[in-house]
Amino acid sequence: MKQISLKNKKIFVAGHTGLVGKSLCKRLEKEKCKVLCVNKKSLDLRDFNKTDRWLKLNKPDYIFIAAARVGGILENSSYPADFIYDNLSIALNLIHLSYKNNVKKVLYLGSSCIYPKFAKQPIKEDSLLTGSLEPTNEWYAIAKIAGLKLCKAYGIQYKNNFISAMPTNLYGPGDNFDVKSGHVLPGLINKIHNAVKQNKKKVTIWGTGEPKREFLFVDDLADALVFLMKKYNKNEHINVGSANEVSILNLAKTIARVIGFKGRFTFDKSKPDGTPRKFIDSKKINSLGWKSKTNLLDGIKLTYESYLKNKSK
Ligand code: GFB
Repeated sequence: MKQISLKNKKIFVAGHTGLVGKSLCKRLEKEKCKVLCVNKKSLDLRDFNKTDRWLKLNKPDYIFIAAARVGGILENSSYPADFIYDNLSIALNLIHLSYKNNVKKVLYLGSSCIYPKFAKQPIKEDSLLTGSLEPTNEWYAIAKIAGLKLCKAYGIQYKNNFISAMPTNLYGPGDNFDVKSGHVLPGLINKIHNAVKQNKKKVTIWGTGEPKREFLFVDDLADALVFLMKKYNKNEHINVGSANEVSILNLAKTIARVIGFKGRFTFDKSKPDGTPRKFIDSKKINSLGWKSKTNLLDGIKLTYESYLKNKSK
């Protein structure tokens, strides 16, 4: 397997202020490379010409595309135009301009929601486009599918080493804890913490609590991304999972244990459940020598600590 070294290389982390980007910048410190970052105000990655100028000026050797418009199930279904437009533009601009500006390697970050709603579990990479998507996040999913196909197309036509990774549901320190716009794990941390503080006896879970999700701690993902950037050179997308699968109700119970909530859970069935299950098959990346390390309980504790730290600032 051809392996590249990141030492002394210029590496652009697109999306360095997001959950993944922050963790990736921290992980890259070990590689002794030069990390390039640019904030949204200085460069809107949806702007083709400005992005082109920035790349010409800064000349990164490698790019991690972790920039995206992201959100939980309600946010995704409430802003379909923003989710498809922003994510498509970022993918189109950065992938095409990486080709134009001779970037040596690109790693594009997708999501497990690219797979069909009722895909056979565990979901293998080749399940892509074998069935209909989950309607609550199809706009985001279509953009992410376009991104991974762009990587593949440029690989086929121009021999670019553009790879793409599809992680399962992510969480960790620095997540978006806002209940309306965030994902379930940080949302439940926020709700359960506030219930304890306000001496409330019940917390509401959206939907039925029955769907299952596989949760990957963000620092494990950052490690996987560096691993893939160094070692993976195929233009077929690759899954990155943790095998930490749990129902939403059991997730809520685990978070309650960590926070010390003794009340009960009720269900708001007017909210969508989304996909019943999206447990991805990570055999491919595991067989290359990478495995996730953090179990769900430890990951939740670390995430809750960061939530408390941020609150006290
Ligand atoms: O994490 P989440 O928002 O997104 O929701 P998805 C997961 C499950 O948790 C759904 C339930 O069944 C929700 O109904 N849930 C229960 C809650 N209580 C809550 C709560 O307080 N907040 C939230 N947010 N959910 C996302 C996609 O889907 O997965 C994105 O929308 C992305 O596009 C991401 O792909 C990985 O897992 O359903």
